[in-house]
Amino acid sequence: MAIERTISIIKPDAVAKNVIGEIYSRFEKAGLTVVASKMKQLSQADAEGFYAVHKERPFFNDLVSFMTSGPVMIQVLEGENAVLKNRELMGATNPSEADAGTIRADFAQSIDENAVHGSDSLENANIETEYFFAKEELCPRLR
Ligand code: RTP
Ligand code: MG
Repeated sequence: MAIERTISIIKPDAVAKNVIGEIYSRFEKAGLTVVASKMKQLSQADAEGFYAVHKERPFFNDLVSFMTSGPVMIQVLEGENAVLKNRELMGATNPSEADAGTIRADFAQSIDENAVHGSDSLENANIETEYFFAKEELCPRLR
């Protein structure tokens, strides 16, 4: 299986719940390694740019407003099959449909405030990584 990198964001609701460590622990137990991380208060422009693909969707303004409501924790995860593995750990977008034991089942309250973001493809993982991190901020360890 290929070694991949993906972007994970712990959203403002989960940061406010003080479960950053619990979520990191799930990444580590699944064999994903944190190779970059930063806490950031997203500006309106940061959030609008990040979710530009959704700008015509009815939930766009609420999404931007939620993502700027408090700090987020952004990390690059590296490991075998990292994009899909992270999506599996996250669970379904709507926490009421998320499998038991997933991050969203355990920490999210609604489809709007759903604890985490994860890149949905390797291509988007690369775009999102460049959006938030300079090359020098990545510290790969699996070599
Ligand atoms: P994310 O991008 O945050 O990892 O979530 P996702 O891939 O599971 O879901 P996506 O379709 O990319 O949607 C991005 C975020 O928009 C909110 N959303 N609300 N009310 C709605 O129907 C609706 N659909 C999506 C969610 O907060 C979702 O995480
Ligand atoms: Mg998405």
